[in-house]
Amino acid sequence: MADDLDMLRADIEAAMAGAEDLRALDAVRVAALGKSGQVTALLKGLGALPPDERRARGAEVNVLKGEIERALEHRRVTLEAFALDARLAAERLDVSLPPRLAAPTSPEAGSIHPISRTMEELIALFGAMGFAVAEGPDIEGDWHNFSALNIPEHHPARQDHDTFYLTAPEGGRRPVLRTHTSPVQIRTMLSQEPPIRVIVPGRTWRADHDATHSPMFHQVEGLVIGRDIHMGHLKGTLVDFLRAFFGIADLPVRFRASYFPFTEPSMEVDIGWSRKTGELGQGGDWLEILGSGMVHPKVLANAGIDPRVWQGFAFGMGIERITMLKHGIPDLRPFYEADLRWLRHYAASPLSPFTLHDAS
Ligand code: 2NL
Repeated sequence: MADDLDMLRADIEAAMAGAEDLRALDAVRVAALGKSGQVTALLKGLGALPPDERRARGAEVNVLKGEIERALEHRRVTLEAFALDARLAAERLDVSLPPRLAAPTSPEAGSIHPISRTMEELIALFGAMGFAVAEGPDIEGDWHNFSALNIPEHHPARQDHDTFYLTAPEGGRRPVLRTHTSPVQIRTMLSQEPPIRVIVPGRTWRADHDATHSPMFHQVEGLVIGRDIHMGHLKGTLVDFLRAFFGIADLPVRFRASYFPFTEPSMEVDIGWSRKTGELGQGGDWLEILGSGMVHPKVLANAGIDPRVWQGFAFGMGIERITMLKHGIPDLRPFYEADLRWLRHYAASPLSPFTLHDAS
């Protein structure tokens, strides 16, 4: 090939090698093969040559053109690979790094509301004792909320000033905002064959509003049904639960005879504390903490379970109340006020998992 073409090819190849990105490479392509490029100029100049020279020269220029096109393509592929490598390096993420720790209750981190935290603890604690979690509707029928539970027609709990009723549908009975989570246990007994072992945490509603009562609050109830479940199971379960929940291994627990329409016999459960200091576990005073009893045979029958074959126990407690006692929270109202100062103080970090016996 003619020396001038060799020199031109060397120049263009050097320019290509020096092109460090796709834009620079395209400039090299235009300078060689573009409308006024050097190789294009040579092709245009062929017409001025005598015919025999033109053929030989034309073949050489076309070979050069082909070589340059292939070299451009090769360099383009290389530069694209470089560009991808550079991007991957720049956007590198180390997925094995631990998360950056924001302050536990800063706005960025979010935090677990004390009610949610207690619910999680209840689910974990009772879960470890073999209880499943059941849920049901907040808006209930009168039968599931009252009648099935052996609560008589004229019981004060059913009155308008104690319970929120919704407007009745045409020709129907008025729905009620559930006043306890018990209707969920009724639904569980109706839909599942015993043996049954469930807890039911959830929202409940009563027409009550003062410093110690909120119209919306939370409850957890438990239900155990088996062929030979007796009061010993009730006592063992609740003593173990209370000692684990409050993190006090020798917490005094007392069972005191009481009355509920849905249990027979019924017992209120008290824990030891000091009325003077508020400290749990010592001080010689008693604090009522939950209600319990053996499920009334009429309630079992109402829920489709034969009381001659099956028996069991149930219990219920207020989630706000046990949360206040456990964490020394003095007032009920801030639970529902979303005040960040209160939440920073009492809410839990999502990054510090609760334990089954967290005494803090
Ligand atoms: C309390 C008392 C209690 C129950 C709830 C219950 C549910 C069914 C059948 C029988 Cl379906 N009993 N629940 C039993 C005893 C006490 O709660 O003081 N709660 C805050």
